[in-house]
Amino acid sequence: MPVFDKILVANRGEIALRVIRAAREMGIKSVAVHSTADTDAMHVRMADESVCIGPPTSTDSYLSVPALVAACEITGAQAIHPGYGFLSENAKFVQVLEDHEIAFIGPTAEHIRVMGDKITAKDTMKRLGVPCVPGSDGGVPDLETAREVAEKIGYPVIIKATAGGGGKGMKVAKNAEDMENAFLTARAEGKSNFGNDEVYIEKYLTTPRHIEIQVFGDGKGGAVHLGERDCSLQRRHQKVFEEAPGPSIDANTRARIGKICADAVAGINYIGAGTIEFLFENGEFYFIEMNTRLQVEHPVTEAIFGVDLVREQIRVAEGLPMSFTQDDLEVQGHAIEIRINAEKLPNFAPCPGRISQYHAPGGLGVRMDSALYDGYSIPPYYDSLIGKLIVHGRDRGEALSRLDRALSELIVDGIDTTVPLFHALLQEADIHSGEYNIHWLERWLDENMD
Ligand code: MV4
Repeated sequence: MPVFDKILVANRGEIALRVIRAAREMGIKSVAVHSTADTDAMHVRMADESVCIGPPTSTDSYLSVPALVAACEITGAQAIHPGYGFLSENAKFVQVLEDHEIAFIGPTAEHIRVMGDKITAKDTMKRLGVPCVPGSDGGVPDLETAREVAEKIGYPVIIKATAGGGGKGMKVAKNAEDMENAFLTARAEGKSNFGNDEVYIEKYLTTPRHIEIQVFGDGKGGAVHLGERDCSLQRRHQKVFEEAPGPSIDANTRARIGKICADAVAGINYIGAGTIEFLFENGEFYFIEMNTRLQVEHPVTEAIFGVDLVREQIRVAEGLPMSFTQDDLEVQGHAIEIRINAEKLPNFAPCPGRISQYHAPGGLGVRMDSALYDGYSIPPYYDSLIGKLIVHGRDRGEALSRLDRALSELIVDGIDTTVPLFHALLQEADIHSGEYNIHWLERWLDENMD
């Protein structure tokens, strides 16, 4: 197996920097790609070389497969790291790279395909012994069958498009009267948003937490888990605050669900980083989806386990073994990440513009992942995430104090950001006690944002 000497980073912003940094520490050169809107972006400055791959619109640049393949050929990059978003979970892209003998730093096209379809993902996980939400056995072909399944599992139920994502193609039926509308709407949304009208049904869990397990496979039947993250604090399916370990998960629970997840991914020879998502209610885990990418919130896991997940991704893509085993992994303290967006409260309206002053917090247990700099102009074409502040402490209380302290040092002037939200959240007893679920933040915003 070849060991890479140059990789191309098919992304922008903080995650592009994250990958460039890991590569540099491994002695691997990096190639940044950028649109014409990102000529002055930090990832272009930080990489060893850069290639302009197209106009501002993502579909014509960061999502352009021919442009990325050409950029590899021009620069001699042997592999592509996709970051998150963009082409990170695109099976066709991975297939094209294979055809061009460019390595993909991530799972196989087949794993991406299986997990990208939620029905096949759930079937696969069920077969591998992962606990799932009670519901239909596979797809539900018509309204009559949907009613039968719902009567059997009991209302409320949720109808989900198999290709769904970001909350689209998902409808709750509280009772039999809601069923027709919920079924037809979920199917129509699947069709219009994803070109796939296949749906399935699950028991609707009313007050769960969103707990996700970080897994990592070597592609040769070996796999480990790196515990959980609680990502329940979200608004409109966008996470805003994530932490590890989960405030509701004890060491025995972690070991038990972690082993189930590690065994499952080992059983499919999974390669690289993955996240198995669960709803957690009344002490039980219910699988909902698997993400086959490095996630935005991976740094909280890195903090509590002291590992570099991007380094491991690159290693296994090179055909090398992972640099740690399950026995080497022990939870150290507590980490919290907050996502800072260029958005104006209270409506979270995107707020691009020029950063007149930027100062990143520092000190013990503080990590600021951001591609901002003084005088940088945030272009209006992309995601509004401009930074992630990750704090690590010996326990949850110390992490929360450190978050408060780090937020007080942070300066992002010239635009509106979501920073004030976190100052406000740190005043809340439920945040300090860790008593929240997937609905907590939206309810709080309704009550506290005018
Ligand atoms: C659910 C659910 C309750 N019961 N499934 C939302 C997005 C998609 N990934 C799965 N989602 C949900 N599935 C059952 N059977 C509630 C949600 C849900 C949710 C899940 C995780 C995090 C935030 C959420 C917000 C609203 C609904």
